[in-house]
Amino acid sequence: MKEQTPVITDMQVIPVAGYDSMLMTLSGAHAPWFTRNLVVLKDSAGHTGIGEIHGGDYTCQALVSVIPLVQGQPLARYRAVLDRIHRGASRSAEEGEGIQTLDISKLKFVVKAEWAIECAFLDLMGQYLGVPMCELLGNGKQRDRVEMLGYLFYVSDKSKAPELPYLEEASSLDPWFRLRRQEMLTAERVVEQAQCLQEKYGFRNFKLKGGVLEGETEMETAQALKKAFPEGRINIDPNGAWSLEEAIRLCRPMENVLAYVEDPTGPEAGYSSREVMAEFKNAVRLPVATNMLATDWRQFYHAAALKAVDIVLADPHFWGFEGTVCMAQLLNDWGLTWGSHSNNHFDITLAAFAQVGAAAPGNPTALDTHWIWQDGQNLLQDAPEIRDGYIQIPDKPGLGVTLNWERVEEAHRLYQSLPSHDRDDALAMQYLIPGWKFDPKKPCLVR
Ligand code: GKR
Ligand code: MG
Repeated sequence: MKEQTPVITDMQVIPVAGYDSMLMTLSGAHAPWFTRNLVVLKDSAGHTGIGEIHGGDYTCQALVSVIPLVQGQPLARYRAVLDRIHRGASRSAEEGEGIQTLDISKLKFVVKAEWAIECAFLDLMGQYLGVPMCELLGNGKQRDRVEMLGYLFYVSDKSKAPELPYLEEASSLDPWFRLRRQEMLTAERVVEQAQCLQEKYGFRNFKLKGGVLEGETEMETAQALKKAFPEGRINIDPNGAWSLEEAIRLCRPMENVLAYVEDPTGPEAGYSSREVMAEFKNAVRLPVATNMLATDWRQFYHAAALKAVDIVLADPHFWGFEGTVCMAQLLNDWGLTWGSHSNNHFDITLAAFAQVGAAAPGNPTALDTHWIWQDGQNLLQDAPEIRDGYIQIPDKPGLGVTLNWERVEEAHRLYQSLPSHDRDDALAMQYLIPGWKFDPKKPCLVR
């Protein structure tokens, strides 16, 4: 039999970095920069396919080590290539732990490097067949535009970490760009953040990153958001910081305020996060979302058996592109809801989120994205835009976007200049609270 599809002639792995604000989470404070890895595939038809994933040396090396398995392979066999990579990946016991507690150093084990290659393959396949990537996933394109949410953070005063080069955008003409680098630690300032975001991107739904202040204070912020956006869907994600007792106490009065609550609890007293969450759900009438207690199919089996979650935020970088759409199909048939988790990312991931969101059947919840904190640092010539809260699926084959090589090289130079390539939220945090250490059960500013 003669293979007819193009052959992969080149695979490049390009680690890149961009700038971030002093965003607060249970893990501490975001550093002034974030890192990602890009995969660029070229084929014998002259097409370029791209993918973006979690940053750092661990993921970069995993990608580089499989270049020989990708180069020279026919495009039509991409599933076999991915399967070989996926099965061959040497995963330590640590990698199977998932992120039942938000230990940021473990996130790189939950992300699977090969899904950046899958994205690049799907981009090429779409170009070969002349259809957008979403047509190749699940049952194909389900919608023309995909809803995103406004991801709100408490932000600390960067001048307290004078040695860290956080960006200053005070002279920007864009009101959101000016605001996003300033301190925002009160309910009023977070509402201002949401209003500014709504003005620029048209979001109807907002997620507040919790795990920063006392639970009661964070709920006051959620209440203030609901007051400012009575029609809006508001949710809060403390990344498992609350005990079961505390989560029930905090969430019961919020049943008419929150649309859902994300990872309110974690493992405790010898019970896994799946078991604790099932008890939380028995006690509180709120849908529960997660990106922590089900990060692979085996964990999901236990979560589903316990009825521990309603909304699975199946990030394609954890689950794969085909994998996350398969999850979306299953959840839809079971009367549950699909969405996606995110971390800081460039516009290539934003384009990829839009494609999986377009292929997810049913009624997905608005997708998470950190892009608003990075907007402007485009690596694409044609970065997707969020308008009226939605991203329009480009009427172009594959991912439908083109790299801006000058920007990619600039982001690569920034990566090379960094003192460390791994995410470390304790570094900046120690400027705010000397000697600060991560505690999965204590909001980061409560010490
Ligand atoms: O950006 O620090 C952050 C988030 O807290 C991220 O690391 C989480 O993985 O956004 C994520 C979440 O929803 O849990
Ligand atoms: Mg989360």
